Amino acid sequence: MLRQALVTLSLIGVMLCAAVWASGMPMPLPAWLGLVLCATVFWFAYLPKHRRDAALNGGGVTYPRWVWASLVFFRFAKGYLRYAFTGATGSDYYYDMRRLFRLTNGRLNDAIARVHRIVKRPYLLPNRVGVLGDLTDDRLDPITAGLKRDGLFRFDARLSTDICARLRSWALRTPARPIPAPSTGDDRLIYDGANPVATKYMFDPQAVFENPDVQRLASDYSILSVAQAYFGCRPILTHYFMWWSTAHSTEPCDEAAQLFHYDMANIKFLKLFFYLTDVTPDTGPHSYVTGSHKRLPAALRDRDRRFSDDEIKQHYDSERIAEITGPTGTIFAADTRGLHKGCPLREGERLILQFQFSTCDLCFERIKIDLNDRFSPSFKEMVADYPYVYSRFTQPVNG
Ligand SMILES: O=C(O)CCC(=O)C(=O)O
Ligand SMILES: [Fe+2]
Repeated sequence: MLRQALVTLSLIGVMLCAAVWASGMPMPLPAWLGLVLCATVFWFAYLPKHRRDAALNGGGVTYPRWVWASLVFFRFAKGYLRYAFTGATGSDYYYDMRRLFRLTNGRLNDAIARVHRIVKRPYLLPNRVGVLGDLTDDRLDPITAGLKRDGLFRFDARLSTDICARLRSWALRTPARPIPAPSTGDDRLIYDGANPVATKYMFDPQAVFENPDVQRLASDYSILSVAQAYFGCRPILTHYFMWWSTAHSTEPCDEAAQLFHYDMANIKFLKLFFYLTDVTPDTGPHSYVTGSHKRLPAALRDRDRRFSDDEIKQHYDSERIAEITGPTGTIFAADTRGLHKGCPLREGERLILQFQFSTCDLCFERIKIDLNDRFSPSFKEMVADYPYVYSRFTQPVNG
């Protein structure tokens, strides 16, 4: 009864204020405050907390789409502000971010990334030299333009055979997590090319980073400048993965990202991929739908899900589906908000190292790296010089 009265009265208040405003009469400050007050009372009386929670969590209460969308939006905004002021992150915002990505078709992500460009000014790097060459303006500009246009850029430069050989030999002697988990229950195994037991073997990020070659790549100025130029703001290194893909099963494995999907782990991000083995059409090339990092067709935004190849072909011409093959050392960058997958292997194996840079650290879960004594002094210097980029790297608790 009280609720209905509040809903009706506050709605009348909103309509009165709106009528005054629409009539062109001057709106003094108290009238604006009245409008905000009535709108707030209306909102909370119309949707008391338990109903808001039920609407958000699918508790059987159905509201018009705009009500649901604005609830998700407000909860996300609250989470985002909390992140901005305290640095806290969590799974709620992550799911809201994914929902809002679909609801706004990426426009909200673009708007927030625009704000990041204003508030997170790029670092002045001493140079742009590294594994991608010397990225003078005339070389960096086409890379940024290509990434903005296609969401994908394949570099001419390749990693040296020495680095790739060292990383491969490391990957052949270091235990990794088999995915999907084998029935034997082993949670870490050394990859055996003659007898793979899983489609993917994922290395622990801490172990990956304790490798000096990985430290050199993650502090490479040419790589940092590509991320920074694409975002137009300072990047943060948020994900670091290395894994084997195998021909254990030739059927696409969902857990191994072998069905088309978009990533949405952060607001805006870019992944750098390094092939550490030769990748042919048979050994699981990365496949990317060029230009799909901008807007997606409505049919692909109905639910948070994976897509079959046929479904992708209904929406995109086959020329837009790029399969990236290349010799050991091939490097490419992809904005994996666009549609992509790893093709299932028909034979052999593929070893990949991947870094993800993002514009901010709002995410599902932070994978922290302990900056222990296996890190080189020069990497630690980079962490000190560019604290935002390496904010996931923390000093060990015991010194
Ligand atoms: O294995 C691949 O090429 C795709 C991996 C993937 O989906 C990703 O890194 O986001
Ligand atoms: Fe992905």
